[in-house]
Amino acid sequence: MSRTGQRRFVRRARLGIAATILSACTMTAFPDSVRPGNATPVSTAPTQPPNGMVWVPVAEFSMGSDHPLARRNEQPVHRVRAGGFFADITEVTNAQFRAFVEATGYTTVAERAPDWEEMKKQLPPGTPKPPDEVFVPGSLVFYLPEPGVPLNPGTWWHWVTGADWRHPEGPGSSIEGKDDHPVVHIAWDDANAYADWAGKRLPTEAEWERLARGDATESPYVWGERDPEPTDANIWQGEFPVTNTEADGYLKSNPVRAFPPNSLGLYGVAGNVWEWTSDWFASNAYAERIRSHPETDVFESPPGPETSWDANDPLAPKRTIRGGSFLCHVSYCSSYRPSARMATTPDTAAEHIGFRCVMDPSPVESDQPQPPVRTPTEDRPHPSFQDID
Ligand SMILES: [Ca+2]
Ligand SMILES: [Ca+2]
Repeated sequence: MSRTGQRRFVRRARLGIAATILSACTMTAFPDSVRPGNATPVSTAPTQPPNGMVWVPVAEFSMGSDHPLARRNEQPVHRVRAGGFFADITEVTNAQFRAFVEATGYTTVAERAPDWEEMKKQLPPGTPKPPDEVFVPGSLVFYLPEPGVPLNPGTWWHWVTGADWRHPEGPGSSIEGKDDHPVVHIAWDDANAYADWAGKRLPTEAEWERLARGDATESPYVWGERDPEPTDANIWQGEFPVTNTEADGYLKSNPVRAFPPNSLGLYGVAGNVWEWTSDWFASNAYAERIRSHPETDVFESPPGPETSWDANDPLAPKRTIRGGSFLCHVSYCSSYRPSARMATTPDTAAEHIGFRCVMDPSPVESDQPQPPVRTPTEDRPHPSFQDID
């Protein structure tokens, strides 16, 4: 095995193990049967919103899209009613995540070195131990590739030793002066650990699309019908991935309130950084939802699929991220549309992945069902690395 192949091989195993270890520790997944999104939502705010959150009232919308840029996994379009929860006004910031880390001592997936004794349990017997130099923490950092490269994420994503939320571009970089930027290099377990600490949770896909759309319940964009302009959101202008004109002012992340909010007052639901949801990703989630409930006209806060299935990579279980990032361009990704969905392995931390949380109203004050019972996740499918765009 070449050095490059060896590093990639170990990286796959290490990321998978990290997620497995964390999944046994954080216990944050909601089984679909008790997922908060299954509860009948309330339409009016029962209390004043917690600091930094707004109320997302119940509304009906068209989930998915038939827009020319829509992917097949956004279809069929179907009617959904969701809301009745509080949502973070912005993506979780570096300052907020720092407060969590200082309070708990939490170490993110990207900051953890792999343990060979644990790793080899998941490798074929007799697999030789790779060199010590590959057993180091790291994450994925974006680099502008040379012009003419094939449109393959492997040409612009680089595994960088020492890249993590405090060092977004690796050693030598920092988040100094970026307290109001979204925290990045966040794996799914990291996002859930923060949410648990904050008394919040990740939104389901249906909840995320509801909060992102706001009043734009039938529109291709959160600001309406027209194509994006540089003042709308931090995405990519120029020729992706080799030239970025930064017409919107940013090559990478932006302060979380730098662009206009949607109609609910929520910032960054288009672009800036991707946002984790609680749902497994399935390419055919909407088709299966409709097939399994043919009598349903409007789906009430539908839960995500019970298992992951990615038509492009069926062996690697993935969660869904939403909203696109500073890397999204109309020619390649266009995931700043509120209906766009992306599959990502839960142990993937990258320079353009963050999150925002939601919170259910108090059961006492809103007469809602009790919060869901947290259940162990030892049976969570084993994740593996996959490059993402
Ligand atoms: Ca930009
Ligand atoms: Ca975002």
